[in-house]
Amino acid sequence: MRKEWYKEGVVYQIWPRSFKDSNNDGIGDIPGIIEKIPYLKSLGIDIIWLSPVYKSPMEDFGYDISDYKDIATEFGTMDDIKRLIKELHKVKIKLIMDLVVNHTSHEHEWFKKSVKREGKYTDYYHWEDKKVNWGSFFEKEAWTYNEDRKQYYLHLFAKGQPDLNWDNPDVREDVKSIIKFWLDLGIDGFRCDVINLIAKNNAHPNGKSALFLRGKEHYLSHPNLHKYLHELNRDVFSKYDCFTVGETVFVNPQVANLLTNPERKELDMVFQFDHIAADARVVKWFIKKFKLMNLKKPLSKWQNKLNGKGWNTLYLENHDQPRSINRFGSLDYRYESATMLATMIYFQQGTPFIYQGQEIGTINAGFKDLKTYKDVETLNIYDLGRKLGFSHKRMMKKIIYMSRDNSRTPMQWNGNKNCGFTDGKPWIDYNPHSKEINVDSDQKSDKSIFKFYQEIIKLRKIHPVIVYGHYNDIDFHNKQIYSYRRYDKTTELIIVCNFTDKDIPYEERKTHQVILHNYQEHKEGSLQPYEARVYYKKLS
Ligand code: ISL
Ligand code: CA
Repeated sequence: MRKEWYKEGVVYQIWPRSFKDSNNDGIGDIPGIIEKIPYLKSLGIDIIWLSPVYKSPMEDFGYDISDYKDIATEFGTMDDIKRLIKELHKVKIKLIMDLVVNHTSHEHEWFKKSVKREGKYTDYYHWEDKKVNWGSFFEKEAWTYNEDRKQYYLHLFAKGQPDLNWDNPDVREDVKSIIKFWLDLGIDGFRCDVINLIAKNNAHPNGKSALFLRGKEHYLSHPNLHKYLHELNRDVFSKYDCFTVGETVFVNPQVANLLTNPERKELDMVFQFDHIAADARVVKWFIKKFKLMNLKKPLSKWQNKLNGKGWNTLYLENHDQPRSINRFGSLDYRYESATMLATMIYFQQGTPFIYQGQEIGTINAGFKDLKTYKDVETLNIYDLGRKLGFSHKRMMKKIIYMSRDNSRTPMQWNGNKNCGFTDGKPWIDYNPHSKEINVDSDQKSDKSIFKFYQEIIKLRKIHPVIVYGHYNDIDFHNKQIYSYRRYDKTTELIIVCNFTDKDIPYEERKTHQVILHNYQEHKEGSLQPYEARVYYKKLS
């Protein structure tokens, strides 16, 4: 396994709108992030992934970009971002930014020119005279009529997010110029948004019938994807000491290995989605009861299939996902389940990603009133569900559990009325649990989740086996305990996690030393509710 800094580092994701507001307009911003660098440093993280801060009409909160080479006024200025890079590098934290190039905003100059069929921009997007039947992630239909151009355009996400035509070499040159622009400013890489959707079958044939995303066979990990990524890598990425993580939807380990095999020079790692579907049926809105095996099976599969070839990302949360304690843990055992889940995921092979607030065990906001929600996906799915005949109550139940706004509320810095986030009116309501769950109270508590995360990060630096070691399941079919072994030539670790709220019989491993534990006391012969232990043994 080749050694790389981005394999050894720990990434912390910042969703800037809700991290820290420096000027009291109610919106988090870049100067706010700079204020919190000491906090990030004390956690021990090495890399920050910053969600989009570029110019945008914010229909999808920055994932709809209207100028890739400028910063949204509400987030700050180009000088602010340069200062952020400088201040982070001073304390040896790297910065990766979001690269959203499957689509632009409909307010981007390219789209405006494409609508008017201006010169080279005419074919910058996907246009058709007839409506194609593809489905969209955020709307019922992915092709929408444009009155000015008198044609339909493709948007796999919201209407304001038209898809770029990657078969057009001019588009690819423009994307390279964006990447170069930011790498030249000193950033250390990119998280590449829905990158396995960029290549399409440009004949745009109708899709075969499907419940969700009709037509996906014409753009999901299309063969040209590899060609385009290789080209970006050859012409830009390879010229810098940077790393790339691709967000790849509905991806399997075979494609992931193609994308991340170092010999092929495409990406360095990908986000897959199998394990976070443990409480859903294909589509996240068809929620089902969580069962440990549905988490264990995909995680184990990805560990085994990528070992020695590609490279995994390790994550349970991000700005698109509800909080993991609500999904896979227990609100009654918040400390225990938060620390157990962190142990379970971050001791696997791959690069850890922590999402803001996860390190203090934040739980879902769970707003009861539809009016409180701001997310375009949530609001659209409500309308769609109602049109399909689902009751208001049924839709709210789904939204309260799955909405992306669950994890997009202001970071809870303290238990005051404004959470230490702003002195103004926040752009979205505070998480109703902010009084009990916040950085201040967590750090003062003897059961501090933050401190446990610090411990994990420290151990990762001491024991290379955590980064590069092999993975083996232990007692795979056990439905209550997730246990696995990590090993290399010199060291063995055994990770044991109780996923229930009961005592489960467990035989102590007397031959090993416990190096991490989320309970003060061992209970002889059993694992306590949501207990997690990491055992260590020197092999030679
Ligand atoms: O958010 C999802 C589930 O709630 C996913 O379907 C998500 O839309 C998909 O993973 C793509 O996500 C990325 O691209 C979107 C953007 O809205 C997400 O925030 C981003 O992470 C469009 O750019
Ligand atoms: Ca602000």
